[in-house]
Order: sequence, then C-alpha cells, then structure tokens
Amino acid sequence: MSTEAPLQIDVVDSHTEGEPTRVVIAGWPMPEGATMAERRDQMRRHADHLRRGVVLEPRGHDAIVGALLTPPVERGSAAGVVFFNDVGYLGMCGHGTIGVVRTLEFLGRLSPGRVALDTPVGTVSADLDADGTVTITNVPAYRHAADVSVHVPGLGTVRGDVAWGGNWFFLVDHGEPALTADNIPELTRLTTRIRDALHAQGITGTDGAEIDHIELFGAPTVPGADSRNFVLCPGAAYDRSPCGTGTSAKLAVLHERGKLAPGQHWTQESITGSTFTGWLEQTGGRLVPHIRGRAFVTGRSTLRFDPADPFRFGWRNA
Ligand code: PYC
Repeated sequence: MSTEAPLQIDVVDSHTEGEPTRVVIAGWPMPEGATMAERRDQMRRHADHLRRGVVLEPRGHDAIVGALLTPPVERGSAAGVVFFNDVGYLGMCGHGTIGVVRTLEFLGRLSPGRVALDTPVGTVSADLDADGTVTITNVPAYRHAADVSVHVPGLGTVRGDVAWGGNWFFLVDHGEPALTADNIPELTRLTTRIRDALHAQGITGTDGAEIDHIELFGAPTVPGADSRNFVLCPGAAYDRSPCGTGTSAKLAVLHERGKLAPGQHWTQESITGSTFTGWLEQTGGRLVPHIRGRAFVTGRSTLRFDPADPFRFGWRNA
C-alpha cells in the first residue's frame, strides 16, 4: 500500500435512517492483508491521515461513518468493507452496511437480491428489496454479562448488560432525563461518564475488549416501535439511526431475558424517531440478528487534498 497521500478521493454519501455514511469508491490506496482485520490494521498504521481527512471537518463532521470498499477476502463475497469514524475503526456497522448496499445499487453495481460483504469481524450479508429497503444478516450477537453495576462518580450506581452485536455495547434501561432531542447534550455527557467509568473500573467485553458504545433505552414515541434509544458512538457523536449493531446487541439481551423468541420482530426507534426492525434467527446455538432499514444516497463528490492545505487531513476539537 502506498503511503503517499492521494490528491483526490471519490466518495458517495448517504444516510441510513438519519445516520450518515460516506463510502470511498476511488483514490484510496488499497490496504494489503489476507483478512479484513489485517487490512484494517494496515489502514490504522499507514493511512490514518486519510480516515481523518475523509470524515473530519472541514470535509465532514463527527457523525460521519466512512466505509472503504476493498476486494473480498471470502469466496462468494462481493466486496470487503472497513468502517471508520472520527476517532478510529468499527468492527461492523449496521447503518453503514445498509448505506454501502444502497451506494452499490446507485453505482449500478448491485440489483435487488442478496450480497455478501466481508468485514473485520466476519462476513455479513444483505438483501436489497425492489423498494430500496435493505435487510442485513449480521454476525452472531451475544450477551457477555448481565446486570453489571458500574459506579459513575457524581451519579451513583448504573446497571446494565454488556453485549456484542458487531461492536461492544453497555445497554442500560434508562429513566431521566427523557430520551428526547432536546436532551441530546445531557445524554451525551451522561453516556460519556458511564463509558469513562466502565474503562476506569476495568469492565470490558470478551478478552478485555473495550466497550466503546453506550446505549440507553426508554419508552417508544412512534407508532409500532417497541423501544426508543440513545446511542453514544466511539468519540462524542450519537447515532442518528437506531444503530444496527446496537439493535443486534439489544436483541441478544432480550432473548437472554426470555423477552424475544427467534423470529419475533422488535422495532427499535432512534433518538431522531427513525426505526429499524430486527429479529433473531437461532442457528447452531448462535443468535444471528437480521436488521431492516432504509438508506438514501445524498451526494457523490470528489474530495481534494491540496498539499498546501494545513487542514487537508482534517481537524478535530479533542
Ligand atoms: O449502525 O451499527 C451501526 C452503527 C455503529 C456506529 C454507528 N452506527
């Protein structure tokens, strides 16, 4: 992989139920590696300036999730994909996968039907319907620990479950402040303090994995939804969609609590009022989440990297 900075990178922007995805379609030097995890690690070592340049200000903002398409690593997959955001790399990304599928359709590379995509945490598949709706079949989800107490300084004890849905989540049944758009700054502060406390107290996912997403749940507000959430992503941005990997983790927790049977639908509302519908399939003792939602292409552009521009690789206030 060349470490020289390209002068331009082509991207397609979309949003999935409100959450943006920026798919890189040309110009980024291809990472090498036999697995997607190796390719992600090579990007982290040699191309992190491109991650920053593509998603951060002045070209982007902290809510954008980027997606680099690569050749597949598994037979039968259409492509590989590495998701990244303003602070680093994601294992999987549910809203991002829906955005990638709609982007491939927009580019004329995909028609309605099934497509498999390789990610650093495993191969996922997606079904594109004729009306543009996408249903992803995620990597298996599971609850790692139930009713974990974390002491949050100044707040007291917060209880939640640790679960995997393609990323690591701490899931909390939440009371006050209400999960409303007006309260987003306060909810961001609250979830950041919970995440800091988890780190400080050494509470992790499997094999010491960092829990970098915090998910609060409350009563739904839109007809047909079962619950509303607020999801803090790695960094300080919140998910405008109900979060595909977060909804996957929630389905696994509900199942373990005896509240969701395989095949039973769960409609998760986001802080913006958008929804995903998800359900679990139980195969070979594993819980495989399916998440359905919509994405819309919002633009196609060429990002320019002027060597004279001091902010060409982005700026972040942190
Ligand atoms: O949809 O899985 C998701 C996701 C993760 C971070 C932002 N969105």
